[in-house]
Amino acid sequence: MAAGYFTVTNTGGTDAKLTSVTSSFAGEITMHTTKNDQMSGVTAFTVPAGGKLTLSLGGNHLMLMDLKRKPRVGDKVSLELHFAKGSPIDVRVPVKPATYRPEG
Ligand SMILES: [Cu+2]
Repeated sequence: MAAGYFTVTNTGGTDAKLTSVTSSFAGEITMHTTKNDQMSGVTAFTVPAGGKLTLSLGGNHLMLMDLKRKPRVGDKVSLELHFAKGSPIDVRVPVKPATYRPEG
């Protein structure tokens, strides 16, 4: 399992809704938000008009499950971001060392 962090900027005039993320690297990618140290799944992230969505440790993030290969630091992973409107965009996210502490 790995977590994904990056920033999406919305230069448009209307809010954008990130509804799913896919990758050839992971069998399943879910979107999580963190509140009071508790992660919970969400169905969409909103990128406000003229603003940005930041995915970060301890905040909104992606969980990548069923990884097709072991990520190495320095690798770049391609993610496809799917929005409620418009065509998907590709981002390349570098793999960084991270500590993941499972809950419970
Ligand atoms: Cu999570």
